[in-house]
Amino acid sequence: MYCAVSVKNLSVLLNLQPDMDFKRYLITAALPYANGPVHIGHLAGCYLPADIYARYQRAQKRDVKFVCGSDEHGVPITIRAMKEGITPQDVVDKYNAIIADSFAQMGISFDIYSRTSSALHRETSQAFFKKLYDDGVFETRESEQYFDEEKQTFLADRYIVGTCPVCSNDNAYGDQCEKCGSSLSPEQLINPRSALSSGPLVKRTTTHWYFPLDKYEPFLKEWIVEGKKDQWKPNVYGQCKSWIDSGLQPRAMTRDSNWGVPVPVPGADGKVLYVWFDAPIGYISATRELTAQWSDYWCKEDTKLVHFIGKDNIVFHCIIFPSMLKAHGGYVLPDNVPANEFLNIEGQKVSTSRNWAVWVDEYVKDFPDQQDMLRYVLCANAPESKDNDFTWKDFQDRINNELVSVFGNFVNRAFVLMHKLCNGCVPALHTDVMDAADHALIADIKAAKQDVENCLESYKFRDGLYAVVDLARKANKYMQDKEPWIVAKQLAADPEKQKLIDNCLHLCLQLTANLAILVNPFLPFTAKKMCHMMKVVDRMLDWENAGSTDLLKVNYPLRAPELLFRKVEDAEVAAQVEKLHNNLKNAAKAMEQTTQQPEQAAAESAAPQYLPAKPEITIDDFAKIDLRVATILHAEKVEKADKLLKLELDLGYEKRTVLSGIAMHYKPEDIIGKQVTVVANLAPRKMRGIESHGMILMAQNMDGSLIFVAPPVAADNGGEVR
Ligand code: B3M
Ligand code: ZN
Repeated sequence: MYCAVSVKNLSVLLNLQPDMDFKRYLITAALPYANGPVHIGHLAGCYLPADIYARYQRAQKRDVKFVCGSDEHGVPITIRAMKEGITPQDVVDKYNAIIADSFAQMGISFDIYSRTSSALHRETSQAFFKKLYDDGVFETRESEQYFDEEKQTFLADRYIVGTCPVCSNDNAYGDQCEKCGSSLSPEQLINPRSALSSGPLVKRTTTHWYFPLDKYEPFLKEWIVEGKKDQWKPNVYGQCKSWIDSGLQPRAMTRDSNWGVPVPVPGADGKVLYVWFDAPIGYISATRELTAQWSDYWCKEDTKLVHFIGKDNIVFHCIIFPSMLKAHGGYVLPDNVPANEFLNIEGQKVSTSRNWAVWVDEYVKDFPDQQDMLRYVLCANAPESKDNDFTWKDFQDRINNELVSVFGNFVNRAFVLMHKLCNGCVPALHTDVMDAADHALIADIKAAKQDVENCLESYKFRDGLYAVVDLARKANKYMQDKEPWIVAKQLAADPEKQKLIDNCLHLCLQLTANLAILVNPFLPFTAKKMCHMMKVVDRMLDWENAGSTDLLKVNYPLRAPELLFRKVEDAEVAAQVEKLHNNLKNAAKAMEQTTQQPEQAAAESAAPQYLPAKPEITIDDFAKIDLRVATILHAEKVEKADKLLKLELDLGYEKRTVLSGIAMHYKPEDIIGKQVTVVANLAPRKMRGIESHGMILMAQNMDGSLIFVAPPVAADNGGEVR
């Protein structure tokens, strides 16, 4: 259906030597704990970049295996079981299904999504442990651990509760206080007790198997500190180096628990493998489950192993797991570990306990068939080198201003004009009338391929996506300059001008085919729609076809354009922001209730529900806010918006329109002449077609009523509030 031309591999000419030496690609994405759904921070942190990389490598026709699965062991699972009052098995069954579905919906193209509760994983991880044990790698050590006499069990830090020394919360955990966020150790808790029973808490001696990380320091120094300096991302390399420099200690690889992979050696009753020992072996088990040739991917030196993870997993993937692989022998080591930083939501850190998160399963329900919108924003705003912030406003802006106005608009215009001016078929390219702009566009197409490729080979997914959008931007400009719709009006006088129209649309359509190839790793649903419009088979999306301007045959009839992207409405943004805040409030209420004894809860149910404290800011953060005194000159209701009042404010140096959500609390006529405090430098926002420039401050009472924050006596309009 298309004329594939083989484009010489430019990277050879550029001496980039990307991956000529690798025969296989083994791509892993962190195994999410099956203790809750996945949120968009997870996607942005590792699953989306891993998927983009895997899709790109497959388009390059390389031998790729992309593996993942649920991490179903460890304290996170048993804690969730306790909270929900179900068994750990119920927990992992429930969340494994939700997580796997979210990934599938978002087009995360794993070759396998496995589970660490599988029999094959148990066998694989036990054999791994046994080999190290037989080789005498482990040291055994005794230590004192908290023990619950009633339940006859050792307690993980999470299972010890007590009073937080920082905020006096009576239900802080032995590793963290969820109320104030402090990280703790069981020793710091005041009046520690067991979370499992009311039995007394004692300390008992227990024996565990320790992996001597200290002995692997020389290996890690050579392999990472010297070997990966210019290869790994600075955030990853830096974290590893500081770990290694600060000296490594032996680490226990077993735990006292009845949930996990049993330790397969004598004298280990009631002990399981430490979850961070078995989980990374999960990558191996998943590959075994996927293919009988699994050992080619794990044991042959010409495999490129790449671990995609979030920054909190760096030490496990770069230091501990490689040392385990080294100790075992016979396995390849990761070539790269392109870990991302964190994605915050609307200015606050994601918190699952406070329910401050955008959940993927909810996104796909709220935005049906719009997976690529989210993929786009999460990639364009990916926390590749520092923590980034996701806001719904930014989501809307990026979709409306980049995806819809630039990419979608170009493709749509090319198709509409082709149907109008070229009979619905790909027009010919008349070389005799080509001009400099045509040649420049062809050069842009070739350059874009190389740009995107270089970015993807070096894990710069944001830049890669920008390069794709940039090609669409250039294409829009080209079309705007060529104005085929104006040229069409001159045809009656000069029929030869059809050639100019043909050339413009020929190149725009070939460029559209290129956009489909280049965008495919990032936005696969969109690429598929584009193939449908162009009536080409998926094979056209092979990477080698990018850069060509000979992909669509002349005279080939194309379909009518489809809407690739839709705009995001203001109301959708408002609804999502409101949902976030409601979730937060509900979680805070639920937390108060579960952390209180029933009688106490009843007695205190009338007590005020304070919102949790926000993260600390610096004085410089605060100084950015321009607070001013203003007077309300005029107020009126906004049509079809129950909550909004439109206010005209006098700020002394200027007059402003500000929309405020106080209509349920104040009548317009009652507030004219009142003084208020305005956030004067808040970016203007359109609501209900009215631009609101600034925000007035209101204090909220526990019953929800609102009171103006204003100078107690008349002050000068425009005066600063500090
Ligand atoms: N389950 C931690 C996490 O979800 C852990 C990753 C395992 S990767 C082998 O962040
Ligand atoms: Zn606390």
